[in-house]
Formats: sequence, structure tokens, C-alpha cells
Amino acid sequence: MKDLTPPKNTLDPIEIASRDEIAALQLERMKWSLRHAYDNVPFYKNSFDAAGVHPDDLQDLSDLAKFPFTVKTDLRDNYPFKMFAVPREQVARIHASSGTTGQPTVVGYTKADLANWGTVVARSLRAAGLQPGDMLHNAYGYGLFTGGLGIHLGADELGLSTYPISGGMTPRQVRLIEDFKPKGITVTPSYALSILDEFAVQGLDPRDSSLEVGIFGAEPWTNAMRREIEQAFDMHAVDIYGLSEVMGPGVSMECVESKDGLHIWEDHFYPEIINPETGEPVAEGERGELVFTSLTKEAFPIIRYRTRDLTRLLPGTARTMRRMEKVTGRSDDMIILRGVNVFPTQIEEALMATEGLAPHFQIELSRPDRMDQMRVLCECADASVIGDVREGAAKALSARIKQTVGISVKVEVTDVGGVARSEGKAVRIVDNRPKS
Ligand code: DLL
Repeated sequence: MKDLTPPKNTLDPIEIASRDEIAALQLERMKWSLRHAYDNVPFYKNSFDAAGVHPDDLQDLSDLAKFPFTVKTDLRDNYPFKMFAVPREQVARIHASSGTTGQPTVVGYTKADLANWGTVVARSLRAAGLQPGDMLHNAYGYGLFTGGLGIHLGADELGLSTYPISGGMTPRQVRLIEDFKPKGITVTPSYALSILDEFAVQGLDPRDSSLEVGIFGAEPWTNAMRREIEQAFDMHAVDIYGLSEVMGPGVSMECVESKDGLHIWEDHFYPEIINPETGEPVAEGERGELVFTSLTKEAFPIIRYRTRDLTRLLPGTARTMRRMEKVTGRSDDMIILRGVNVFPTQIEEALMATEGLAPHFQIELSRPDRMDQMRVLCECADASVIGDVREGAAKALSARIKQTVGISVKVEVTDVGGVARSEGKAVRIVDNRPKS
């Protein structure tokens, strides 16, 4: 793999500013953001008033802990536009999350917000090793989802040659990689695996492709998966994180030269980690739930938003801005199986370490009697894995899960193609337990 480290003089100065400089900027911006939310969004006025706090109470960054949290249902309750802090005419773009539970979450951006979003995504793409003039295959979905258009904004800002292929039509994805010869690909890690399979179907070796870096996010993925993808494509694989409520992709980004967690673009997004049960800030470096406060957003300021993503904060390395550890799961995706907490990424790790199996999987939960059961559905690596070999692989995976996670699961290994594929975010859990 080529060294893609961006030259220092191409970084935004704030990326490598001193901590004092970053903190001073954050404080100034946080004061503005709290005031802006309080003055223009009735929801924030009511919630601050109810908690007995006022924007003037923020004298120091740590004072933020006095302010109330915002949660997903607050956004749903204010559907569609009541969280906007500017007149609707000034909202230049609206995105929405699909919302598995019905009501979508709607977010908005002014022109200035879009410019800032472009800045942080451009920064992220540069941190991945892309430079002006490079070509990008953007396979995140275009539409209400922030992935496609968000990446596109930053790619334009950085000066890339971007083609908006979006997700789907997998044979065409491979065809254009072969014909256009992009340097970078932006895509969910699960869909990258489908593209990888398609290379094999077309009799092509992905290691011979032009790709030098893949920028993967929108869903959890493990370091084991990173190794698999890097090896299969002979390219770097880096992690990009974000969520619509805070902006979209580009809230934080892993640098290609360090690959040691994701630098949070702290001049726009202020992170905290709290204990998900008590809501109290945790000690520095401890794991917990990630909470974000926007520092510059005009249309949709967000104060102390509980992301439900679990991670911890670490000091900066390749940049001065703090890092967050790779998100291994959301509290929503945590399965409690007979008293043991399990995340799909733990299953992914065990799967990747088992010979003879492909990296596609789905978890099925059921309750045949009073006890919950988990079945892991996965695929054999190729058609030669049959009979005893296949049975052996299933047993090996089940044993590894028992050993590393501490639960007994049934493993079913299907033929190649037996696990449902996604063209965007993978559906990892199918819950067939009766609703109580
Ligand atoms: O997924 C934004 C995005 C698009 C990020 C493309 C990266 C690339 P939402 O649809 O609002 O936004 O979903 C946000 O997805 O709270 C996490 O649970 C999860 N997520 C996003 N990035 C990562 C990542 C986009 N790198 C939710 N690792 C977040 C793990 C991620 N989980």
C-alpha cells in the first residue's frame, strides 16, 4: 500500500492548533450556539428553563454539563421543522433519516451550514489521503440519507473528480471502478463486501484495481474487517463517522497515517462521554455514550445530543483534536442474551477469525420457549466448503463465540449468497421474539 500521508501544509491550521487555541474557540462558539438555540427554538427555551439553566451560565466548557440532554424522541416530537432555528426560507437543504420506527428525523442546513459541512468532509477526505484532482467513487446512497450528498459536498470542496454512483447495481460498480480508475471509494463496509464478491464473479482481481483507499462508515465495523478489506483490495481502509442529527458524515475521521481512532473535528462538534445509565460525565478516557453539541450550526443547533453510540475519548495523535475510539456498537443494538451483553461487532470479530467462512452475517433472535436464542446465519467462503468442512466451520465459530463472548449460539452456514445483502447499511439483527 502506498504512503498517502497528506503534507502538513495542506491541513487546515486548526487541525494542528494548540489545545488552548482549540478550547478558546470552542468556548466562544459554544456560548453562541447555546444562546442561538435558546433564543430561536422553543424546545430549547423550554428545556433550559425547566432545568433552571440559562445560556449565560456557561462560563467554562465544563459548565455544559449543567444543560439538559436532547434525545431522539425530542426531534420526533418536533417533527418536521420545529427544531429549526432560522426561518424556513433560509434552510437551503433538508435531510431525513429513514426512521425504523416510523416518524423520520428531519434535519436542516443553511448555506453557511453546508459550507461548514463541506469543510469538515473535505478535511476528512484529505485525512484519508485524497488530494485535489484525485478521483472518487462515491457509493453512499444519494437522497434523504446524508451519506451520498454529504460526501459529495466535501469532495467538491477538496477539488476531487467525483462520480455519484450511489448504492446498488453492483455489477456496474465494478465496471466503473475498472473503467474510470478512481483512487478512492466511499461506501458502507457491508456494501464494500458485496462489491468485493462481484469482482470475483466478473473474474477480476480487486488487488489489481486502481483503488488506494476506502473510506468506510455509517455502520459499525471491526479492525478484523479492516484487515480483510485492506488485504483483499490492497488499499487502505479508514473509518469515517457521523450522524444526521449532528451534521452527517464527517463529524470525525480516522487519519490514514495513524489509523488509531477517529479525530473529532472539534472546532464544529463538542464531544462528551456520559454514563448511559446515570447521565453523568465519565472520567477521562472511560467508555460510555457519546454526546455531541454543535458549535456552529445555524439551521439545526443541537445541544448535548445523546447519540447512543458507545466509545471513549482519547488525546490527539496525528492531529491535535481529540480522537474517539472506533464505535463498536450502539446501545440500541446491544443484545442482552440470557444476561450477557452482546454486540454484533463481537460476532463479526469471531466470524472473521474462523476459517472457511465469508464475512457476511445476520443474527436472528427468537424465543421458542421462555429462553431467548440466537442464531448466527453466515456463508461459506466458497463452494468448496461443503459437508464435514462446513460443519466444522460452524462448530468452530460457535465455539469461538462461546469462548470470547460467553454465549451459546446456533450457527448456520449457508451456500454463497445465502445471507441477505444490503446496498447501504447492513441489517445485522432480525428480532423474531414475540413483542411483550
Ligand atoms: O450514517 C452518516 C454517515 C454517512 C456516516 C456516511 C459515515 C458515512 P445516520 O444515518 O444518521 O448518519 O446514522 C448515524 O450510524 O449514530 C452510528 O450509530 C452509525 N455510524 C455512523 N458512522 C459510523 C461509524 C450516517 N464509522 C448512525 N462506525 C450513528 C460505527 C457508525 N457506526
